[in-house]
Amino acid sequence: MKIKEVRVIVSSPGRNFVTVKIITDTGIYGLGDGTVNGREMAVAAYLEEHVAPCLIGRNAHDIEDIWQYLYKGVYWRKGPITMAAIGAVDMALWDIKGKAAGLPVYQLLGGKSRKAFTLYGHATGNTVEDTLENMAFLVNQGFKAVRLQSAIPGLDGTYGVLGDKKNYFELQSDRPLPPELPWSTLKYFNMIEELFAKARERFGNNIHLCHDVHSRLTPIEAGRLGKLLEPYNLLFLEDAVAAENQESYRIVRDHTTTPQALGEIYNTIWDCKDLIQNQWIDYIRMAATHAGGITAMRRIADFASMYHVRTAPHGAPDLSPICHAAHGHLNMWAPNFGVQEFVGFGTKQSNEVFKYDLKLQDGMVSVGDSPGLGVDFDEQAAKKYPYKRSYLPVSRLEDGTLWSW
Ligand code: EZ4
Ligand code: CO
Repeated sequence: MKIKEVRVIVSSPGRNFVTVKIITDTGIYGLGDGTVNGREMAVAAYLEEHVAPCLIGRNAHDIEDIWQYLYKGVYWRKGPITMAAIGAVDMALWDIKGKAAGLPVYQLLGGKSRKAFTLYGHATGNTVEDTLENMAFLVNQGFKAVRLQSAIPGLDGTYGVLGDKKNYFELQSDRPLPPELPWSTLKYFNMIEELFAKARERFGNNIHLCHDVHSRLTPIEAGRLGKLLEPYNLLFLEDAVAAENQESYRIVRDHTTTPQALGEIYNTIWDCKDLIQNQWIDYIRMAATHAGGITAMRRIADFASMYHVRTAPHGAPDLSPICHAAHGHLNMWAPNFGVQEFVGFGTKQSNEVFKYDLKLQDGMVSVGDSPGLGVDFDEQAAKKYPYKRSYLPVSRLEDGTLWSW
């Protein structure tokens, strides 16, 4: 089964997505997601100019060899753009293999480990009360886990809370440069305990709570936060500290029993090797798109399972439905699956372009029996939504110092 054509389509049905379509000489095609939010055209150029020509004529069944060829073979290993390009190709090849076998990808991975997989929804608000109202909305739909984020009093704008502007960081086509948001660790600490104390007061102890710190703290501050939140029994604290230096998490671990989740911006197993091996974290949050596809995610899950680390894939809307579907198959298989982040199955516009075989019920998702990834992509519909330059925000301290976003 030879690869005949590799198409790279950048479209913007509500937000930008980089989609790869690999077509074989049998007519079977596969789809992959290569979206890197704010750097989409870099991945598209990498794929079109450097990757696609090397794939033509190869056997689409050789997933592992093609992965190694694109990783080791290029000499320049790793990095978000390279790994997203590999991720997109890898997903498309698993999709093809599943279609050729007449089996959903989770069957190729080893079959189902569970009936459905659990999600955590996002509840955000401009005040603690607003956030809890949004949590009630999710709880009423049957969600078993919720991530809570609330605006920080005294700061004009907080990560994940856009007030009446939008409920997520969607396209900023009207603001062509990255928006800037202020940060104050002091003011954050004045708000955060109340959010979780009130959530437990109102919703009791039979629901999982999570929180995303978005890498704003130092290790010792993260230790303090974890300790402060211990009475509220979080499922995990996400991205408490930017851990390019993985050793940083030793400090966090030494000071709190609040479980730690990390990894949505990581690209390879090497970014989390020490974190996992030293058991400094509890959940690994890498995404199939950004970590080099299903092949890489499977290897990371198996490695993590040796250290009691569970998977909790990134589920932001800046991953396309193809990546969400890839996560669905991985989540059905992974014996050490933990929880899946969920912000929705896309918008009205993206649902015109992408189709997927996933069903949401009571805060859990089941994956259908469609062969491959069970996704489809309507190229004609995508043409209606051309690429629009867009950026993620940046974060600054109140004195203007650039901070982690
Ligand atoms: O900031 O997807 O856990 N989810 C997140 C997301 C990320 C965006 C950035 O690409 O942190 O909201
Ligand atoms: Co996050």
